[in-house]
Amino acid sequence: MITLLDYGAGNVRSVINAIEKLGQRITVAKSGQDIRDAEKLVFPGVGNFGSMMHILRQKQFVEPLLGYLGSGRPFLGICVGMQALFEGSDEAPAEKGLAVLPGRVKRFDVDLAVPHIGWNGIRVKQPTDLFHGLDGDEKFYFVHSYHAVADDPAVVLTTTDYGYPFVSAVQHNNIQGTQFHPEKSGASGLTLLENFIRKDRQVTIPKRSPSQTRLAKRIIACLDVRTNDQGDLVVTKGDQYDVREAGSVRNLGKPVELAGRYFEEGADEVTFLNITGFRDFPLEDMPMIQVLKRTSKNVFVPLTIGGGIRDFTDKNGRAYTALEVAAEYFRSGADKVSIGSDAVDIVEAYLKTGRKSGRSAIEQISHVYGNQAVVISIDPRRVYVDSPAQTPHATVETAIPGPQGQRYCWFQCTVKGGREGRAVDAVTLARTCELLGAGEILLNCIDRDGTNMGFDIELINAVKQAVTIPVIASSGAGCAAHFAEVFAETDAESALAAGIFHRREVPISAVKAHLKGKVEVRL
Ligand code: 1PR
Repeated sequence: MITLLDYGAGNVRSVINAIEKLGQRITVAKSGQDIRDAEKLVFPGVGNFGSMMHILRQKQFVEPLLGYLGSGRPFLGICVGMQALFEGSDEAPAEKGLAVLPGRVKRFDVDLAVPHIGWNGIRVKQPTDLFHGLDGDEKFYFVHSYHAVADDPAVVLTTTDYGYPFVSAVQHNNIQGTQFHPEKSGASGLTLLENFIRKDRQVTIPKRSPSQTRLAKRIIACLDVRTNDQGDLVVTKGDQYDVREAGSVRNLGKPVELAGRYFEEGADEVTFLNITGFRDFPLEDMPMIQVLKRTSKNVFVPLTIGGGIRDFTDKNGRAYTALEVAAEYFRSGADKVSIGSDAVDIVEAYLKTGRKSGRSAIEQISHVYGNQAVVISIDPRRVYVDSPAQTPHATVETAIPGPQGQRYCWFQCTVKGGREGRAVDAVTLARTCELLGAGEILLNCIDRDGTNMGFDIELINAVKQAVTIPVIASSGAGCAAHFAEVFAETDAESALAAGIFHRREVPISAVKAHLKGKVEVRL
């Protein structure tokens, strides 16, 4: 029996699903006694170090946890659950860590996007049972802005490079921990978890060790989901956001099945967008939550969900906060939530006052779940002008002139699935959302969506240059070469497509095969 320590933040469902997938029973520790009685303890931590330690103390879990760690029984800490083993973290200097390993947790100090999000390699430094059956050149999924700095090199199990080498796993007697998420790392992650569960594996060093590990560019499959006119929840796909063909909503498949297919085919991440979320409140529109719960039972790569994440008052007068909506999604298996329309409202409000309210969905969700859990989905459309002087917005000189030959354009944000344009541009929106605590930008493009013409390179460069958080390039992919183009001509960390994958025109494996040798990918 495995015991899971759940302190209430983040996506523990994925860890439960992964362990159940491996045929093991798992119980959630509800009290200090449950921790004391555990045979094997897994501690997945997500979000803020300070709030994690605060809750552990509040629930009086610290003493039992220290007792367990000293008992010699197996322990696996994941992400912030591994960081908790150290003395403290710069993320919350006032909160003490468990201090069973000497050292502290520091923020990445690199000229690269932070958080470090995506699939990166490891270099195993000491014999271990955890990597039994793996070659050593696999990639694992990371998502974090802080990393441990161990004072004792003997506890370092693996290192990974991101600007510089950092500690990506630790091992000390019975205590093991990974900065990466095995439960989100596909087949390799499941192997590692199984090795931990069985504890009967040979202790070895894997045969390969990369001289330098590289973060892969992520290939993301996106599923736009809505109810069709027959009342079925379907994956649909728009042409410049128009999802109807001959009057009916296009039906490209069932969400759970399609997501499962993309996992098997090697998608690095799967995104669900509830595209009518602006009018259907997700907690009433329960099918999306069911979709997430069912998907996360078999899909062991990161899942993002968007649509309808905002404050809402239902017809009975009950008020829900965006944080509550997000919490329900995280409990159901989401790793990240994506905020679309509400982000535009939030930025408009911020631009009026120039002050953070502390109450916006972006601030509240990132405070509890961490910046990495908050994606901003932008739905921009080009607005052409003859000269930059014609608009207060940031313009680009474009190689694709407007209908009247205009040489400049700005990228207007829209809400409600492109139905309403707003007086905010995508560059300002992205920059402001980063300031408010967003961890990633999902950059769609209405002009390119469903056209197969390739990504809007000018848009992506304009936004990417304005932020330090990762950007997902989206909309317009029509062939594998378009992915090579977006990674060659922009610094986007990942690229997303929908139509070509749904229609089986270009398999994910063909995209990766095309990219191999040109950019780092997870194969
Ligand atoms: O505004 O917070 O409720 O979120 C709604 C979400 O639904 C937003 O993220 C918004 O992008 C999305 N959305 C709303 N309407 C549509 C629509 O298509 N009518 N989806 C829509 C559009 C575009 C991508 C698409 C890429 C790649 N999102 O999802 O997958 O363009 O497509 P392609 O590879 O086929 O070109 P809120």
